[in-house]
Amino acid sequence: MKEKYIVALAGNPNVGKSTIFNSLTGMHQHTGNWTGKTVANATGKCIIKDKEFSFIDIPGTYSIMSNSEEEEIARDYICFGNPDVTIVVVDATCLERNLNLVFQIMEITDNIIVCVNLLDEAKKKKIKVNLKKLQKLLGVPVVGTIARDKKTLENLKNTIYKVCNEEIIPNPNGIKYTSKIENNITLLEEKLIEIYGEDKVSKKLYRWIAIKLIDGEEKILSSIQKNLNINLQNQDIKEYLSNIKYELKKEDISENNFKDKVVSDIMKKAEDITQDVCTFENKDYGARDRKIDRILTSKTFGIPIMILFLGVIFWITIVGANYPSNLLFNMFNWIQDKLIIFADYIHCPQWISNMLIGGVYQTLTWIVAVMLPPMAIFFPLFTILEDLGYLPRIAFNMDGFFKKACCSGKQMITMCMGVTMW
Ligand SMILES: Nc1nc2c(ncn2[C@@H]2O[C@H](COP(=O)(O)OP(=O)(O)OP(=O)(O)O)[C@@H](O)[C@H]2O)c(=O)[nH]1
Ligand SMILES: [Mg+2]
Repeated sequence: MKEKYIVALAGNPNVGKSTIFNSLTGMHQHTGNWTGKTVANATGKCIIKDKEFSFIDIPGTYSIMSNSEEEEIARDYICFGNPDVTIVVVDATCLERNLNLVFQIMEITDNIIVCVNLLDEAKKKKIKVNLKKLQKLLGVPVVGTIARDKKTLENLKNTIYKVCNEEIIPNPNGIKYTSKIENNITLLEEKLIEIYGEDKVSKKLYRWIAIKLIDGEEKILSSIQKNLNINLQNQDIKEYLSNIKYELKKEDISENNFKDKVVSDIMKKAEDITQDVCTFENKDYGARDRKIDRILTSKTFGIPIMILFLGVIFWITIVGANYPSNLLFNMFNWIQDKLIIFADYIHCPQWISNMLIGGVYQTLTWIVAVMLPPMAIFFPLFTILEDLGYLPRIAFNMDGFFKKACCSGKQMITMCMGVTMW
């Protein structure tokens, strides 16, 4: 057994990766109830029993197939970071969507632990997840957690230790595509091994590269070339690949619909497993949420409701802040008068008392009196919106407008915070 291990925390956005990371490592990564808070990999250490584990908190991503720039960091680390264990954190309340990523990561590595988080939220929504059955169906260790409750992470720590110690050997039950696709993937995989040698990368990764070659996604292919130092422009490969594409075309699988077929096979498996392991006591689960969601993000009402919500919050902040601001001003002025009297009493030179009281003290207290009340009012109100889950809806409503300026709707959230400061 090695002395040091690297453990990656991957998963969809907003599933609690950073909360788990902070709890295990004692770090203070930003957490909050909207997607895309973590934008770069962060590292922290944790000792489990007698070994040291470096945890990498990765930005959330829905897929490692996507081309989006935001998801590039996550994709590159998951695919090429080569950690000893990858923990895929999934949301117990929407397992099906999260399992898509689990199956994609299973194509990269065997050493996976699935961490089913937000079990308390699932309980509230009357969703039961059969973790034992899920573990059996996935072939990898499955651990249930409530990240906000540190005690529930003990089992996760033990499982990480056991996987690294090879007491548990994950044997992922990954996706098998239709035989027409599988056969061609295997042929290309064997060709890659023949050209680059068995030791260059794992067999599993060769299979994944074969899938990506048939898929023909330029960005991922150039990432593979750069990170794995494999020249995919090799003439042999090119010729072999065009033969394979020709064979697939005969079976009605073109470059255009290959990805659709791959994705639909993954989605089908995620759906089947979710149906097997999840029980929804409330059959109408989510119906009310979806109804509210439709109104809050509708084209007609979405923006007026958002303006109303934000307008009320800014009004309460600006008007409400005047009262505590005045109180603070009066209090600081009263203290200032006393300080001047005290400075005269101890015969402090005029220039020193002017500098300390009229300069340092006055500037500092004015800033506190002006800035503190709006922040003390705005942030709790904003936290209510966050806990209600309204912030992602704001981002969704504004995304179209922000996209026109080559930005993302998520920037609206930071802009709102900026307006208060201003
Ligand atoms: N109720 C409950 N809330 C949780 C749990 N785990 C995390 N949260 C909350 O969920 C929100 C998202 O958590 P983060 O740790 O920021 O999620 P993340 O996966 O790092 O998100 P990104 O960095 O945006 O991908 C925060 O408000 C957490 O407090 C949990 O088990 N139960
Ligand atoms: Mg995070």
